[in-house]
Amino acid sequence: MKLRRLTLREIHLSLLSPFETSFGISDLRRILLVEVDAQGVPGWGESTAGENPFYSYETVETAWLILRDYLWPMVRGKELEATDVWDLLAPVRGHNMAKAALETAIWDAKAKQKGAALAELLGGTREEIPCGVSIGIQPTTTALIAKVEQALAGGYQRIKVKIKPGLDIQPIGALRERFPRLCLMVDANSAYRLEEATLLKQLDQFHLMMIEQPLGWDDIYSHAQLQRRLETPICLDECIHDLEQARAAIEIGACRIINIKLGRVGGHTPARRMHDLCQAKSIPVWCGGMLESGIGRAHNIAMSSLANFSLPGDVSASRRYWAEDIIEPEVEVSSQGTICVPSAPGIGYTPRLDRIESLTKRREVLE
Ligand code: OSB
Ligand code: MG
Repeated sequence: MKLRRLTLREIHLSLLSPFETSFGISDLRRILLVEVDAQGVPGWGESTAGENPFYSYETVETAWLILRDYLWPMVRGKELEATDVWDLLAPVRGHNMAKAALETAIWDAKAKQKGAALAELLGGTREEIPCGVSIGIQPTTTALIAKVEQALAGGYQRIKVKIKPGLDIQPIGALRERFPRLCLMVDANSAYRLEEATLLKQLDQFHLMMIEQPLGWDDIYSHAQLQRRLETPICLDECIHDLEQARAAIEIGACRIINIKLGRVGGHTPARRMHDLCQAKSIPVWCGGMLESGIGRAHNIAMSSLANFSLPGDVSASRRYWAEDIIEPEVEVSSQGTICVPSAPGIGYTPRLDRIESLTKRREVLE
């Protein structure tokens, strides 16, 4: 396969409601879309880089620059397979969200060229994937309970709630009291310090499925110290950028579960390697979300079809985020809280070119 053209687009999409985490509020999403032309076959990818460098150091601006000036020249015009791309991009250190946007687009093109579903090409075995929701920090406990009720009415299998200092024990306690049997977990996005272990230990009483990324975004060691003091499993998100960190975290006992995000790890090839490593070490994984548009969401669904994605992920229906998505059909969740893995070639959803065009604020075509 040879790549002839790369089109970078920045689209703006308004979330139906603002999403608050311990590091900030997201409202209007700026999303970088990547389209490759592989000898006439199009492939689509999405960068999960944020508007600001608060979840990770990458932003839409850095991803655009790295894609245009470094990553594209490394693959342009070369005879390559989708499985080669991750290693070709290795000279660039980090910038995994930029890499993933390009790498996943090439996987989509490859699958389309073969007339195969991307999930199948990746080796996925699930026909449907279990879904959870991620609920942002709410102004009141009443509002939080209403959000949970709404998600449960939609069939979702587990609820994740964002926490931060001052909005943790009380709202989660109230939620547990209201829903004694709910599959519940929390995500702190690195808002705590090891010195607050006694406070975090209080979460043990709520029998959570896991606590996601309580401590420093790059601090695996402190998570190992915390995990020894907690009964609740720790799940790492921000800390795990590559296979070596996953191996270290597992071996020193820093987590019992890993959240895999395509953007954070750099694309389908590294995600699959991490999935395989975790499977060999009996560490279950699930697919995280980054408030993606339909294109990133479709890639998440394909990846989630791999066998060790055994826990419900943060991949949920388009209509939880957007008044109108940019793909057809939109991503829908069944009343059992599952998404059917599409069998059409590539990502299995069609980008709506007219809609993408009208949302585009910036475009650059690289030949
Ligand atoms: O930590 O998983 C996270 C959103 C933006 C940045 C980080 C995270 C999240 C979410 C939302 O939890 C998941 C989603 O619904 O897409
Ligand atoms: Mg997280």
